[in-house]
Amino acid sequence: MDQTKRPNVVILYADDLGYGDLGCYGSHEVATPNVDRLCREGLKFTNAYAVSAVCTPSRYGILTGRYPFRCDLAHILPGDAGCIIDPSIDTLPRLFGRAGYRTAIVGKWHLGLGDGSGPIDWNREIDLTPLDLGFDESFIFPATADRVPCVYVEGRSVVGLDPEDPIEVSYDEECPFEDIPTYHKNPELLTMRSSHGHDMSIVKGIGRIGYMRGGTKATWKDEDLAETFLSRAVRFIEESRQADRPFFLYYALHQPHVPRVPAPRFRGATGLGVRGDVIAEMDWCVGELMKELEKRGILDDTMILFSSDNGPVLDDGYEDMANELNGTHRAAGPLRGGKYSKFEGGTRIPFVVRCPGLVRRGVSDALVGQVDLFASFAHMLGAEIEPGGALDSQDMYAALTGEDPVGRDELMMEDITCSKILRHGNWAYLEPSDGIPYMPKVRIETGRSKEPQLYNMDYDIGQRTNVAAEFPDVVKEMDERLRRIMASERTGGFVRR
Ligand code: NG6
Ligand code: CA
Repeated sequence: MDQTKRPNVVILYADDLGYGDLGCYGSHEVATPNVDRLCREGLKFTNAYAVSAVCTPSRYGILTGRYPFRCDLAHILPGDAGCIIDPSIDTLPRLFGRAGYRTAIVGKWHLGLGDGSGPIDWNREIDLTPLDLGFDESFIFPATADRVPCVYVEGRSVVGLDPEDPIEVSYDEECPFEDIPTYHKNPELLTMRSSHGHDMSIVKGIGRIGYMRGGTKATWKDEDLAETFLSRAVRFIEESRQADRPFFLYYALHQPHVPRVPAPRFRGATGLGVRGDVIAEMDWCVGELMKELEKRGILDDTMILFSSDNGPVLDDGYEDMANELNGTHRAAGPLRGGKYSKFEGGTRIPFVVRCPGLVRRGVSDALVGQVDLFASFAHMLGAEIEPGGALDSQDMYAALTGEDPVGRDELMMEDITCSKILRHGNWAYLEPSDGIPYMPKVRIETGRSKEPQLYNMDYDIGQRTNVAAEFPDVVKEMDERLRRIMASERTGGFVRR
């Protein structure tokens, strides 16, 4: 690609995909030829992080360039939550918009909808959506596939809603709707049993979180999610080409988050059961998108970035055999812990960038965070960040292109309880925190301990030996560094309710 031209940008953002889940990151059990191709022709990062071990805060970080501690509402959200991004702050799509790009989100949102002043009325136009945060086009599902309402939202409206069959949603513990099928009342309707939680509404044979009534025609088919989102992504690219505009696409893939329902032709694609099969499906989506770009002659004029919002989990609440069929597959690769965790498996994620001519090929050990994409793209686009915007984003453009092998000096992450982790040099520091060391239902080590933990990442990537007692000065310094970040200017955090 011509260095003076500004590339189109596609962020492919998987959901709960671990550091070891891709062929190019060492998996032998799941073939991921398309992401592997991105990797072969681009730059693979080994020290890249999401800012959180769960979804909502990570997505907040990537789209705002802020650490999630700046927003009191940045926790896993229910499907009827208000939007947690203050519409007055600068966002990644706004940055691209200012640089003349067409922008779109396709896929999983999970940052809340509506201004939060009252419950969302799903039967009317929703007043605060990605359209109000800088996206020109938006085709999403509101939260996760396991949370109601199980419908697509395009722009401000539910897709395919029949006004005669309005949607009502409740996250009360008790079901307020007598006439809907629920998990305990109607087990005969289930096609997949839950292992924990996911026992409220039954939608299309699957127990979900939250209760939903109505909207029958608008309800998605789980096995169609992948193709539906893909076709929207492709349509957006087509339209951008017709308009002769550069584009920014944030394509938030829903795989391999639960419930895992691949399109029928991907069933059995791997020996790992549906968790592996939906990763194969996800990889196919990546390949189809690349084909589309290739067909239009713009593959090499497009920067493609592939990553995940947090680490992996096998049993996340459904009896889908993910544990039983896992065999020797290591979803977090050599890392300890997984989704939710303070260990590396929670936040260190696959991160691949391809853009021939701009981005070198190979492997980079540079320390980078997804939170840095904001300032790095500002650099690439020659665009200004609005005052007070992207507070925690550092310009890592030189690291993204492979020119700088070092990256950040320090980077903060958090686990599901918002307990903090700091990477600095060869060290990973886990601040002391209360809570259980192991989450038995999801079978994940949390990394929570009342003692400070310090691991030397050069020698101990699996975080087996806590050397905090041997290096008290390092522990003190790491802790002070965390406090300094936490005390840094705290503006624009959106505090509501
Ligand atoms: C948990 C859900 C889990 C998943 C997670 C959010 C239960 C028992 N577990 O509460 O299935 O939805 O929230 O995942 O309900 S995330 O990737 O969106 O953060
Ligand atoms: Ca996730």
